[in-house]
Amino acid sequence: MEQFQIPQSFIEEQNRSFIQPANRAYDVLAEDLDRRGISIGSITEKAAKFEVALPSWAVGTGGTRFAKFPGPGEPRTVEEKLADCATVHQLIRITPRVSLHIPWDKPADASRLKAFAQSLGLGFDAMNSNTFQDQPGQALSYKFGSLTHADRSVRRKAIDHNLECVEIGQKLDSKALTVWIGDGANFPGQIDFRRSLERYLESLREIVRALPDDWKLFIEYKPYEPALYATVLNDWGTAYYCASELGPKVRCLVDLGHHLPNTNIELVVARLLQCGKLGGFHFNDSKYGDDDLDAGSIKPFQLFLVFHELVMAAEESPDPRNISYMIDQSHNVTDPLESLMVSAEEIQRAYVQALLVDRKALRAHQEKNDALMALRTLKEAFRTDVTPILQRARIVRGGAIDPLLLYRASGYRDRKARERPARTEPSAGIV
Ligand code: AFD
Ligand code: MN
Ligand code: MN
Repeated sequence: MEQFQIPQSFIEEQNRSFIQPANRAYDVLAEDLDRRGISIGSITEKAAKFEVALPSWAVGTGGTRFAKFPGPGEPRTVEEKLADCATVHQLIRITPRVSLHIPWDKPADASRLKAFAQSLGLGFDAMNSNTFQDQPGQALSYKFGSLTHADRSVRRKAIDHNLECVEIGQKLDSKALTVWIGDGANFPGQIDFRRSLERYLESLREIVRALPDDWKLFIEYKPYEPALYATVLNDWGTAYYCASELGPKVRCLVDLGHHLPNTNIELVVARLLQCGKLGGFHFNDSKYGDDDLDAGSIKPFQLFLVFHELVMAAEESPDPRNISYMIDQSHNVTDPLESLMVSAEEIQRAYVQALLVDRKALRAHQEKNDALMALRTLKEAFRTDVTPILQRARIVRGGAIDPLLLYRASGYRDRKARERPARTEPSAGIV
């Protein structure tokens, strides 16, 4: 059956009903920013260049450990996932790359998949390995760990799987591998803390050796879950230590949901930047733990403060080894494509707001120990409604002025529901 795509003419037609108020709002904001000594044109240009990668595993409905409630028209193959990602990118225009998860997305023919992605205007971001789950018929189990397992043959299997991810990624023109492991313990005494970290390093060393010269390896820490007592790669300090031991190709990945409640994540970001070991982000939001909620939905000020650190560091010393921005979310109660569009926009919004911070004034307030004026300087940027800039950045690239409303008006989901009949068996569990 022919695969429905939103016609570009539909976007143009829909935009017509939004263009006048969008232009007016842009002009008003331009005047306001001009008074603050900021050129809206250069901010809009930066906004239009901003990019964040989509996770292939987030275009289908996620779930909790109780159940999953899939919606109509869920993608069933990696090609269908790419088609959904292309739709998100078509409307939002800042998500040109997809991060694949192997073996979930293992292509039968990698070069064909690459060509297919290209035909949709997409490329590939970091590859993700999966050693936190056994595959059907798997003889050696990851139940008690993978890269840090006490049994050498299980470690071997997990290493080989990561090498395979790199091999597939090379054919797809990916330039990075992200490694997240669930290894750890549920009971005191279950694992030897120091030995398991040693084994982690030993396994990673072998993967790093096989990494192509122009590749990076991101190590993703997380304090708990699925291991509920102790996790091997539990925090940024441990990740920093490992990344230093493993050499220049290895960097730390900050997933915003992978911290204990109330952790000062912007401070973690500043520390990793200062140590030269910040590799990338998994954006999402959370209230309690690794909730994988939509970026900016719970703590938009925190997201802004993270970008303030990133923008500030980039201004002080432009680092050619750029940082990878990726989304990692689980959409349980929303249409995943809607959540991805809104989240990408919220991430871009935080970035643009951070660009507006009067950093000279901030520094002066810091030097005079004027805490309230320093906060006010940040708040002035954070409170600025930059929506007209985001809209203009999309307009110039042929995207939608209002992606969410346009997506709903397009009938995309209904068309996919007809094209992709649901699987009959109920599926439980997270993503
Ligand atoms: C799990 C982990 C982690 C990882 C993702 C994809 O918590 O966030 O990035 O799976 O592997 O949610
Ligand atoms: Mn993650
Ligand atoms: Mn997670």
